Amino acid sequence: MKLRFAAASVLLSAALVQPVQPAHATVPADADAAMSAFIATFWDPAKKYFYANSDRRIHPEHAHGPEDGLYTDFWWEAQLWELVMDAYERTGSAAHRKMIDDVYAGFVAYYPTFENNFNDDLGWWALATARAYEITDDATYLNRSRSLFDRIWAEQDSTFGGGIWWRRNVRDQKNVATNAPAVITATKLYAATGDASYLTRAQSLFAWIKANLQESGHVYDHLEGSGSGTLVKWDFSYNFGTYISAAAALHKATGTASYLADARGAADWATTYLTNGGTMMHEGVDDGGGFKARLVRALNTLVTDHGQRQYLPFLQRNATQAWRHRRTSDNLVGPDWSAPAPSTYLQSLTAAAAVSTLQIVQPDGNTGLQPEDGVYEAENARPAAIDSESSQAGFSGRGYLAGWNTSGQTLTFHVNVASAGTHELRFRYAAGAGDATRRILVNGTQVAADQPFPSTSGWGAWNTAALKGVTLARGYNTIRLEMGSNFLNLDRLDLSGRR
Ligand code: 7K2
Repeated sequence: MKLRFAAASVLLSAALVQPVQPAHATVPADADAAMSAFIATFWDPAKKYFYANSDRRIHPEHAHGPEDGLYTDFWWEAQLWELVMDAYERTGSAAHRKMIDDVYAGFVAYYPTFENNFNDDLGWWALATARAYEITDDATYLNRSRSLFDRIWAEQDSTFGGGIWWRRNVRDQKNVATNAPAVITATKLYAATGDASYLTRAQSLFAWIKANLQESGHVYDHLEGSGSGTLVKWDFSYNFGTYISAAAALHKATGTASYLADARGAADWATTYLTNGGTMMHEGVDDGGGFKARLVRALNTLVTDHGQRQYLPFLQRNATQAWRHRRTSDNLVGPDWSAPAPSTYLQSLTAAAAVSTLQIVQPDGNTGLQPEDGVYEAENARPAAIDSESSQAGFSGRGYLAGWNTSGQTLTFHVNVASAGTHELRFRYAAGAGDATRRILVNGTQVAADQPFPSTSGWGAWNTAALKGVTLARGYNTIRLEMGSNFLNLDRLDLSGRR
């Protein structure tokens, strides 16, 4: 089985002797600064709409919104609307409250009938309007949510045993992105109306997702094809986030303990395997740039409403890591929370993910460096043209990089270390085709022309190749591997412990 992780692309070891240090995150002023910066860059008060890009220009490679893509597209705007709600729930400010109504008015001006061929896109607005109703008590939002939910629910049938189709015009897949948000919306509509049919539908839909798109906390992407369907096992943080939020919502609505177990199972999977050094992994730009916000919101709900405080340090470390890597020119955070934001234009959805995180996660006052845990899974780092696999047993994380044998293929790790000085780079690998080498560069400077990766007894046999005495800067560094000789499968880079 070759498992290609969609290319749009492990946690701290317990302190045994020393007292546990407090978790690190930002201060409240950072949440204000992040939201102000976002509004200053992206908000157009005249159109009551968010620009798609920080430079307020149209970029044809992603131009799906109003005015030829000058403005943010349909489903992104729903996410940005939820960011405004995140800010309002934190500040209670009149300006943020007004902005809730403004974003909706601006959207309806461009999309008066919410015409769209994607049920997930409609579903994000059904969810956001249900939340807006909870916050504002304005029946306009409740009515809109109900009518959008009805439209989506009509696209549910027995193919693959149940579930709502992703698209309205072409019935080709049933995905988590359509179905899990519909569960959350239905539980909100149940709470708002008392109509028990919403709860029944939420429960049956969740049961179908759990049985068909999830295994032991691992949430997949979608079912497609014929018969009972082919499961497409892409790993995206938003699928985990919406599944967790759906389970948590049902736990709150029913008090049934198994829903909380479902939520925790997916939360544990995502916080263990979709990370790099403990920071949530890079998932690309465009749609992927915004996925993390859904996971953060879900985990935070577990902390605040379900007594699951074990996820708070993870959230706080991620908030700090993201914010530390903002760029000073406009205080925006980029798509990779482990790395400084690039100086190029940033997309609204990507930039919003960190801003939401700062609005939501309880600050603990840390403004300093956020070192990572030192374990970097290759499949979660930044490969160029190298695929992931999970077919050979014995790997760590969720797989390893494979099929690496040509010069265009490179791998870059973005790492954040506690102190400057020499470190030992330990690579866990398999070299089943014989001795291999790779060139290694740290912060752009070559540290090994031909780092040896001696032959292992097969592709299922893993070994460690170490490079000692490599100088790293305090905080952020890049560690890059380029093609040398022969095939190499790479499992992870370990920087923890010895130097
Ligand atoms: O295949 C679907 C979905 O299951 C998958 O997760 C994403 C990966 O690609 C398409 S849908 C792309 C976006 C369209 N509009 C709403 C969003 O939920 C969705 O990510 O990118």
